[in-house]
Amino acid sequence: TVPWFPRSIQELDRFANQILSYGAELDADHPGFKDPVYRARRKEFADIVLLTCHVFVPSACTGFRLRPVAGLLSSRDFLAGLAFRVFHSTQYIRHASKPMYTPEPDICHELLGHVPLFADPSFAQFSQEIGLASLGAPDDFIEKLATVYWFTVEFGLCKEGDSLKAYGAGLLSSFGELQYCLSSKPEIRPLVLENTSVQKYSVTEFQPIYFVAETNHSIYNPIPYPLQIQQISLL
Ligand code: H2B
Ligand code: FE
Repeated sequence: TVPWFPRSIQELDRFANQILSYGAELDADHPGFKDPVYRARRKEFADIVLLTCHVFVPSACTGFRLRPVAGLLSSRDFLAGLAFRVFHSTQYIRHASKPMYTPEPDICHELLGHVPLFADPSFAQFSQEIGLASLGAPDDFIEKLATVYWFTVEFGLCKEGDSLKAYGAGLLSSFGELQYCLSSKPEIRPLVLENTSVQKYSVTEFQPIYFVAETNHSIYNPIPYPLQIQQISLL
């Protein structure tokens, strides 16, 4: 008889947690075997995943793909990728002399900031729609879409009950700016696309202004979906 094999991508989940050895169970010839700090650290990460990943399983198949890219793309090209549910992701890591700051996206920003959001169906839908809206658009419209992208996907805040929360990838991948954006220092404005899309911004310092999306939150729709394609086309 033929041994069981997965017939769909979802069936890979059946064995994702059945690893042969990790952390506490390293073979004696593994270079980390005699390193208790290494082993404890590795086990800690594995345990976190085992405890948390069930939250993501139902929403983890939005069809978004990462496509490797060696650096920044133009806004037009980057947004065009989103239209096809392709996220262009850098692979390099920031320079070691400044571990807390990078002026361009690096793998930490992509994986900590962007990737988790793509597991949410409504966020994935929104990302594709902003990409579709960009296809063949004139330059001034691309600039508006890129600005909206900046103040939502990269640096967006949202309301959760009475509290303010961050969902932008630039915030989620920077504990310094994450603390700062929820302090009383920056100015907080409501997300209104006509205004947000023409707001000037700097890419090299903490943002002086953030925009808050009003969203209908539920446990099944935790990520804000601030833009509708109809709203985008009104810009
Ligand atoms: N290029 C790459 N490689 N990664 C990005 O995250 C990115 C980009 N973001 N180009 C774009 C620009 C974004 O800031 C908007 C759409 O301009
Ligand atoms: Fe980013």
